[in-house]
Amino acid sequence: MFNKVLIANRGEIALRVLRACKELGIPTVAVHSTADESAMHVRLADESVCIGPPPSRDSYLNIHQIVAACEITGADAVHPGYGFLSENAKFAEILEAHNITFIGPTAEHISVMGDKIEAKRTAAKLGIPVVPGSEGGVSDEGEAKKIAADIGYPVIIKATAGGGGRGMKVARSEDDLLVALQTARSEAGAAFGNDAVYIEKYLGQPRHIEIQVVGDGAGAGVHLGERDCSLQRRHQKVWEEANSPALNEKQRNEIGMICANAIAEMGYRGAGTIEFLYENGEFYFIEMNTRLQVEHPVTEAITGIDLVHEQLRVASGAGLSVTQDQITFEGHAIECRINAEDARTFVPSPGTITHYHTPGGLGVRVDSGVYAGYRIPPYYDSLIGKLIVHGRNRVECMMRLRRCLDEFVVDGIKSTLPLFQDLVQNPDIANGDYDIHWLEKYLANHAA
Ligand code: MV4
Repeated sequence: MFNKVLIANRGEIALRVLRACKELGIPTVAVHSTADESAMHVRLADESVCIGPPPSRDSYLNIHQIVAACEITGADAVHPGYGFLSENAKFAEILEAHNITFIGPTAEHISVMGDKIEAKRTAAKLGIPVVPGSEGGVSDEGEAKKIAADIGYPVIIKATAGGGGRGMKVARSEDDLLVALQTARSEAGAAFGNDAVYIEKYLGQPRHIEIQVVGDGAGAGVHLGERDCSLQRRHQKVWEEANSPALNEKQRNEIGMICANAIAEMGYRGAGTIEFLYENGEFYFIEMNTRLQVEHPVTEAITGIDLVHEQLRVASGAGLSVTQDQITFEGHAIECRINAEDARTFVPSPGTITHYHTPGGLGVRVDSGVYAGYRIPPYYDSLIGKLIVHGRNRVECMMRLRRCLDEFVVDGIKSTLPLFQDLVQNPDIANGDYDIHWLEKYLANHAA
């Protein structure tokens, strides 16, 4: 195992990683910007290093400062959390060149999955079902017309350097196609410095279902079931649950084993998420994330497996702590992302939290780095914390969630808690009857 782990992140995820390290007896180093001197992860770490001023590019994204912090403190591994440098192949490469372990996949696997065309090609080769569409990039207008006519309209044009919903255009018919192609290409060029785009069949009412995987980098790979993350607003997940209300055990095992086998065959090391759109009983690969995700606790709740512990194990060469046949899925878990935002307008609401009280009891977990008197800085994402509730079944989980939302108090700033108070009482949500467009439609009908 490692001698000392530096956590290259902030907020609740820095705390999450810190807790796993502590339980394994590994000393930790926090890094922070000048805006985060009083953050919880800084207070709880064994050591801390200030790496720069508030803007992320000068601190949490500053590779040289982070490498320097490793050298000053003698950290032999870095956990990147999510966001920031977590999917930066260059960062992984630079750390390895300094004999510091990047707790994540190889730079090569990060960069393959960062290029959405290459990711899709790789997935297809490994036997993962993909969305019908162009084999690779599409540059020629004639070629685009032919592919679109073959797969049938509507089609969607996506940027290979995009992901997370950036740089997408839908074409409903051939009349829209050339404009969509041009717009997607020029927007991608401006946003990512790479104007390569590809075409897919557009799925109208899918769910977003993702499979959690972990590989040991030496040919072993497991899946930990799925998460349903269909409830999103502007490509930001709001509510995630495991299992998906849409899948049965047979479907779960089938898609899960396809993913586990693919990870094993790739020689993938670390935690990863294989994202699918799910419509009419079929799975369609869209992307793979090569990091720990915000919503990982719902998977931990139903499997009892500590994903950060597994990440630390496989990164250090200790291998997975479990085999596939030891992984079972118990009950149901839901996560609510509570943001410092107005619950209707989603306008950010940074400032000082005056009162703070979190729910507790059986099956309740709150991952958060805030406390009463803490001032949420305006420079970073607006996540206050995550409420994760586990029950023996979905009904019990929903009842428990409702109870927890009643107990949760965040005063002094606006939060999205009222949105969850509404959602937990909604019949469609109670029935698990929603797709990727449900939340935006709901919000449009319940206007500010
Ligand atoms: C799609 C799609 C429909 N058809 N691809 C958006 C985020 C990016 N990861 C992929 N996205 C989509 N890809 C095809 N072929 C619809 C979306 C999409 C979406 C996907 C997941 C969750 C929320 C979404 C909201 C709008 C569009």
